[in-house]
Amino acid sequence: MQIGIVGLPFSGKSTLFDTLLAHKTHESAGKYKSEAEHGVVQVPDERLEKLSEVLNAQKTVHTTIEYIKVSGLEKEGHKGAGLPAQFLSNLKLVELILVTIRNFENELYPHPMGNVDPKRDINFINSEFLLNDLSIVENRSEKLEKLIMKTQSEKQKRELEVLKKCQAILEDERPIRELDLDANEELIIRGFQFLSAKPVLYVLNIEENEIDRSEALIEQLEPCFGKKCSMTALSAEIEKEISQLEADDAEAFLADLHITEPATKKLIRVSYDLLGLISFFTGTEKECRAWTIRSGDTAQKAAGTVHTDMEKGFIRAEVVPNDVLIAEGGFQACKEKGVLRLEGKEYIVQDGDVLTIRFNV
Ligand SMILES: Nc1nc2c(ncn2[C@@H]2O[C@H](COP(=O)(O)OP(=O)(O)OP(=O)(O)O)[C@@H](O)[C@H]2O)c(=O)[nH]1
Ligand SMILES: [Mg+2]
Repeated sequence: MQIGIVGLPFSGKSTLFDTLLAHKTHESAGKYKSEAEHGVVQVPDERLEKLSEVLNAQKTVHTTIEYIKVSGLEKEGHKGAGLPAQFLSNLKLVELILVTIRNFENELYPHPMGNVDPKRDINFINSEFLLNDLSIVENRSEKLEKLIMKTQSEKQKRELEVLKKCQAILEDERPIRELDLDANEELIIRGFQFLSAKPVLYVLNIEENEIDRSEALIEQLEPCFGKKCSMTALSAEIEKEISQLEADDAEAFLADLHITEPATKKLIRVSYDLLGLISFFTGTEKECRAWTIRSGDTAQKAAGTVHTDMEKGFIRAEVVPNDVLIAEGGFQACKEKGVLRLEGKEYIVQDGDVLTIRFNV
């Protein structure tokens, strides 16, 4: 999964990126335009590690997240012209946009708009996304209207219909993500990769001495962000220092500052929640592995994340919650106790399930 990191100049993008990537596994292989930095981190999961221990697995494979930091938002705004092409192409495949919002003073690096005002920044960035999408919608609609006159194509007419819906909501200064599009309509506009259609996680970058006020600060800003958006507060500078410490020192430091969870973990947890993602596991002596799916996905769909053959040839899955498997000490003990269930393709996978998938090729 790819997650983009954007924000105004001096809002803490690089500080946050360095924090999140402090323990990166590797540079990602994708081709990125300049002005983007990227890297891959493992999604920490203690359940997976315990499972691997119990099953005596030779290998443990976490799921990963690729973070892409993209500059290009400027205080002047891009209004009619749309956002820079590199900005858009770097964000094309991200499932979530992290937006750093500055809530700290720093005389050496003054806020580009002169003063700290998170509400203004949220609204400004939002409107940059809206205007950008609107110009794409208008351009495409204009072309489509001409085409339809010649072709009378039903497919093009349907596309125009969805674009008109998008245009109406954008002109109402609301993001596309607030439209209730059906799966078919979603598919029609997916190729445009509209920024205002993507979920946004605002990262309020606060002073160290405001950590205890995080919730109150977020509450004040809540009216600024709507559907499929949320906010979390952290102090990027402190988090960057913590991310460079040994585990024991980091823990003491976190406790001292009343930080319940380091940013690296917290942001992943909040992102999963916002996107409705859960994890399931597969486990053998050879390899224990975590997989990411959407909450509500069936066992057959989940099988497809492991291998397309498994989805196509799905017969059934043996299912046990990871904590039960860990408590019992292995699959054999679970079988003997009768806690290993057989589930069909319609079974809705639960967060933390361990699946052994039976399939035909
Ligand atoms: N006081 C304070 N300073 C911070 C915090 N986070 C970042 N800074 C400082 O603010 C300055 C800008 O942060 P960066 O992370 O470089 O911001 P950026 O968004 O990457 O900036 P550009 O890439 O130049 O657009 C740096 O000097 C940081 O040390 C914070 O939480 N508190
Ligand atoms: Mg930077």
